[in-house]
Amino acid sequence: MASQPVLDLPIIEKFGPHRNYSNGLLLESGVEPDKLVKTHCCFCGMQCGIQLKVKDDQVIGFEPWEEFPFNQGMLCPKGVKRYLQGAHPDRLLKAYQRDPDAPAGFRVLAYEDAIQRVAEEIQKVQTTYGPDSFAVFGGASLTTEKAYLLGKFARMGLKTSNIDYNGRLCMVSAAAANKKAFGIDRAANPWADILKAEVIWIAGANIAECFPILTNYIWQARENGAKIIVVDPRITPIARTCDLFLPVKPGRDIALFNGILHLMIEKDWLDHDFIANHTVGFAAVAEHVKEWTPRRTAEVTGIAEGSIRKAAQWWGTAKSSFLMHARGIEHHTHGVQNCLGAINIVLASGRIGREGCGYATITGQGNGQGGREHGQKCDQLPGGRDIENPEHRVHAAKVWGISPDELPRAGVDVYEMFQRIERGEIRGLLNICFNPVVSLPHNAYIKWMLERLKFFVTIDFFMSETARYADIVLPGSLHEEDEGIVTTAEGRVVKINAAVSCPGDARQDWRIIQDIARALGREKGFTFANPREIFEELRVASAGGIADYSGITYEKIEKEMGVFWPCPSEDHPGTPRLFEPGSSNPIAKGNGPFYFPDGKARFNVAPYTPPAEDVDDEFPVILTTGRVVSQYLSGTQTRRIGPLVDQYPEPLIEMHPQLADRHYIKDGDWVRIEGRRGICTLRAKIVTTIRPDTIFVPYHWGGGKSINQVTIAAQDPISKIPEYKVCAVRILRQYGPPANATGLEPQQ
Ligand SMILES: Nc1nc2c(c(=O)[nH]1)N[C@H]1C(S)=C(S)[C@@H](COP(=O)(O)OP(=O)(O)OC[C@H]3O[C@@H](n4cnc5c(=O)[nH]c(N)nc54)[C@H](O)[C@@H]3O)O[C@H]1N2
Ligand SMILES: Nc1nc2c(c(=O)[nH]1)N[C@H]1C(S)=C(S)[C@@H](COP(=O)(O)OP(=O)(O)OC[C@H]3O[C@@H](n4cnc5c(=O)[nH]c(N)nc54)[C@H](O)[C@@H]3O)O[C@H]1N2
Ligand code: SF4
Ligand SMILES: [Mo]
Repeated sequence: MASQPVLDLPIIEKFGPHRNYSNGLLLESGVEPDKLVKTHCCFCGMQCGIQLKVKDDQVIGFEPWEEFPFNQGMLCPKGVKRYLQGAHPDRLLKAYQRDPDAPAGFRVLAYEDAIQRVAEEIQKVQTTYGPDSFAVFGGASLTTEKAYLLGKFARMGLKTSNIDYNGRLCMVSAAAANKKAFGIDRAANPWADILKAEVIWIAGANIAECFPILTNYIWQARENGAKIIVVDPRITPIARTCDLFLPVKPGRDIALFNGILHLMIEKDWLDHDFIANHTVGFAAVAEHVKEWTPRRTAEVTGIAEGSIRKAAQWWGTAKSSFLMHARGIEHHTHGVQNCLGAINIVLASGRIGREGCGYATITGQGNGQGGREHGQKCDQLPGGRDIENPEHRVHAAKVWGISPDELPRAGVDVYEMFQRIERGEIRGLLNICFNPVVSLPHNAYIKWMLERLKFFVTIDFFMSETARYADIVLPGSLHEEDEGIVTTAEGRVVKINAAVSCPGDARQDWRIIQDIARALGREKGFTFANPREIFEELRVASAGGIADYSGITYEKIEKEMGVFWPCPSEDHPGTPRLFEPGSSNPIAKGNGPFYFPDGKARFNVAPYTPPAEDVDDEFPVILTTGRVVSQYLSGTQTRRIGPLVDQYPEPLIEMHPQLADRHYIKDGDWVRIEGRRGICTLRAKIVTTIRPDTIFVPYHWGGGKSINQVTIAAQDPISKIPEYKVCAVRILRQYGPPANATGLEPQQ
């Protein structure tokens, strides 16, 4: 172990974020590594293969892993620079305890003492207020083994129903829609199918910045002659090379999908055989979209009628196609309806389940797919099972060696848990791999609620903005310090391999969870010696469920460069493409390829409703939020990687010159965004690539730079996803930076 500075409290300010930390090793500079470790990028859901260079138990660089089929050695800027975070002096090497008298509000605590304190506080809270008064938050950057263990720990160790995870902010609208329409929640096709598609429809996905390596697939398809349609309020980099751009007004995609289906029916661009033999519910949807004439669709969506007709014609008459969407249509109070609208035009075309004919929501987080299948969701048991289903409860309870009656019932989503804190129903919280202070909307409320907790413990490898509210901070593990599986956005289960050991008092997350269980005297079921043992139990727990991993082994993953689930037996090859004609599944039992007893997919009527907070005279501008290529999520990791910070150092407000002119705003001016919940003052970036009625701000920063000071906490009634993509604001030019422009939380 190279020596690292041991700090009383790591804070970025002390060191400045703009440096490369090297611990004395010359990074990337011809130093001969001790070993190369094949693993995957720690960031987005593409999970590109990468080889980490290791010297003296430190990651010092990377080499491409050219054989890995998805990215074939390619990496985006984040993948290339990820290795720099391990050596950052802010890395937590000790446990910390909140202490108002300590210089930075925290003091170092021996690891074992910290674990004891956590156990005592859990016991205190639960003895006084009952098991449900202690809640657990998880995250989808965790390996599937950790996510599984966390779900088991909450239900069996803590006996609380209150567990949910950060995928609630990410994947849940698409997941709910996929389950309603197909009975299963996974991208329907491998990415290789994109190459064979004649038309590609991209709705609300900034592919080139958020899934950079996927861009290559789109471009190769274009080389093969594919027509690309992009729907986005901004001309994103992928839109700059598309064939038809539909500049939708934020929050109106369902109207567009209904309008397209209207034209498909009018022109008879339908696959009647497929609709009759493989779907139910078409008649009701056809009736509903009658009112979505091209004129009305144009009025609501802000897209020219001619463009709508052209899109419908391209989509309607294609022989092969691929529709993909991401958070642009999902982060809405009608996110589920948007996704159902998208699925309706896929089903009406009959182009699914075949080579070159596909549909996918593009999963965002590194383990966004695996992390949503095995029990850290509030209503879910491992294998994608339902916690309210008596048979499913029996299966999970048997694997865990408890009676089904001992399993708690369904809990509530992350946001409602904050409301339970407000009502005093939740008094304690264990948070791992989640930074809600930056990532949840209307974050003044989130901070206030965290302050109300009697006890709050966070497990992270950096002192995140959320960790600053904790009573105890436990030092968890970086991606490269542990092994386990993750599932990529295409449904391919891959293996993360450990490259280095945990430094200082840091521990692999699964060890920390088991240490807490032991200190609580509830170690039964939490004595795994390594991730492989957890995985072996997970295989059994998932067997027979929809997300069936029982036929997957670590060896098979390594040998085959990943295995697509479902994979119900060791001799099963895995399932790269779902819904193939003639295929079946445990639910349809031979009746058809979709995951319902009759084997048929469902059309769903998807009514249009406006956003929860539409513009008016007082707040006349639409605010939409999202990402930039060089920063990742709440920024805890990427704001500490110097070259990525240099690429995009601070959040900017993208606005059209027409809007800017009306407010006398020039490029680089400070502008105050005022909304009903808060304000945020940032610099303007004047661009012609955005609708003039909309501004866009990336959300990767905390404190005064956090746009989630302004966003609205309205949720989709089904998926409970927040409406990050639309709220109403006004903008005002300022004559200087705001008082708190550091992006850090004020010190406690
Ligand atoms: N660089 C980088 N890559 C990432 C991440 C990251 O933080 N940084 N995060 C990962 C994660 S977890 C996720 S979820 C994904 C997110 O990936 P994306 O969903 O692609 O990213 P976003 O920027 O959230 O939103 C996508 C687009 O939606 C558009 N949009 C806004 N409102 C609407 C609307 O009403 N309709 C339509 N059609 N479009 C709209 C925005 O202009 C934006 O271009 O990225 C993953 N990859
Ligand atoms: N305004 C706005 N807000 C948004 C969005 C938006 O588009 N607009 N997007 C939403 C979306 S799609 C998402 S996914 C969320 C993400 O929001 P968060 O989940 O809050 O963001 P992360 O940065 O992933 O937070 C993870 C935390 O866990 C730590 N961590 C990462 N990996 C590990 C690990 O393996 N072990 C441990 N112990 N800790 C780990 C990181 O250091 C970080 O502090 O943000 C949402 N918030
Ligand atoms: S595309 Fe995603 S997985 Fe691939 S290198 Fe970039 S951040 Fe990592
Ligand atoms: Mo996400």
